[in-house]
Amino acid sequence: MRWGFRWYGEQGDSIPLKNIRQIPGINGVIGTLLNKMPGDVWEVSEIEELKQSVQIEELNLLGIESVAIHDAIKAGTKERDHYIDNYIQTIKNLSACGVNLICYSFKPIFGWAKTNLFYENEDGSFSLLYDQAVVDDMDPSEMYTLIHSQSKGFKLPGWEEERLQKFHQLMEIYEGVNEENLFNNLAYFLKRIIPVCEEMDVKMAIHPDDPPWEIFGLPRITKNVTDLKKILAIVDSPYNGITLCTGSLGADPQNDLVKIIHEVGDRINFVHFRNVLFMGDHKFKESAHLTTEGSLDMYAIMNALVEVGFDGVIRPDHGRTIWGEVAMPGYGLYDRAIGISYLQGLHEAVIKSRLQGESE
Ligand SMILES: [Mn+2]
Repeated sequence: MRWGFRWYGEQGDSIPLKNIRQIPGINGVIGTLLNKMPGDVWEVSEIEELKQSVQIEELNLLGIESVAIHDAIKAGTKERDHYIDNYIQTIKNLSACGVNLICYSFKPIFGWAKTNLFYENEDGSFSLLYDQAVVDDMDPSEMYTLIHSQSKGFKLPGWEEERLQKFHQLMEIYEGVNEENLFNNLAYFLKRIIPVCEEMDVKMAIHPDDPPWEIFGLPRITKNVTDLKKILAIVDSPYNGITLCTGSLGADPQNDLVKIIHEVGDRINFVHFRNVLFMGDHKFKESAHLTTEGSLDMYAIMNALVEVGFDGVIRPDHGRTIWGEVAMPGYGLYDRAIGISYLQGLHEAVIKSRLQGESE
């Protein structure tokens, strides 16, 4: 496996690369170009600049998350071909720079949602929390106000000011788009890009819904293993793969992650590793990564990943905010560094116990 850390760039991230480099066993970062709007072409010069800034700290640029999909593609409007052409150009440009992994999502308007970005845990640390009861009382546009009021000045991906300004226009674009349309629009997109990905050796990894159920009546098509298998069947290619985000899928107790890994294992192109704690019906918080701290069995998940032979990029997903760190909610250094050390420990234990089993 290659061990990564999400990094938002010199302008957008509170954590300098030199600190990320000091995390034991780290191989690189999963980067982004924050100034890019969905639909823009990522130019070779811009990608090269990002890559150089990472390599100068002796880290690798392991992939991109995300190259966002323009709403015209997701909603299937007549402008979509233009934006798919742009996306294809971005794939080619990333490939030319030696970047071979793209994480993306196909969700209308809300990429992810939480109702509290600084829920105070008993030990004084802070977690992101989602409570459906709060969302049920809310108008969708109020979600922006909530997220912005708690973002502490950090620009949160998917919650850009520009999108809020266009909010009502966006709601109109998606009017009448149901699960079936959204899926068909994804199919149209994948059928066009995956042949290019094959040629360019760029693997796509779709990110599941967070939370993995319908909110505000908007369709969701990446909620569970049935959805994922349907997507993988659109184009049967290793380049059409998924991001296994344990915390996103795992927020629904119906999603058995070990089972999911065994069912789609050869198509997992990227792993986000984090734990969640169920706190009630459709209510959960993002706990520390350890099995003992949340509701997911992280050892069993790592064991399943080894069993299916996953050898791609893995990174710790959101952590808590601890030790007084001032950072983007979920993306502080400290708790994610603890998280990655824990997952490396799990991995070593799984590998060595298997070797021992073989030699006995
Ligand atoms: Mn994730």
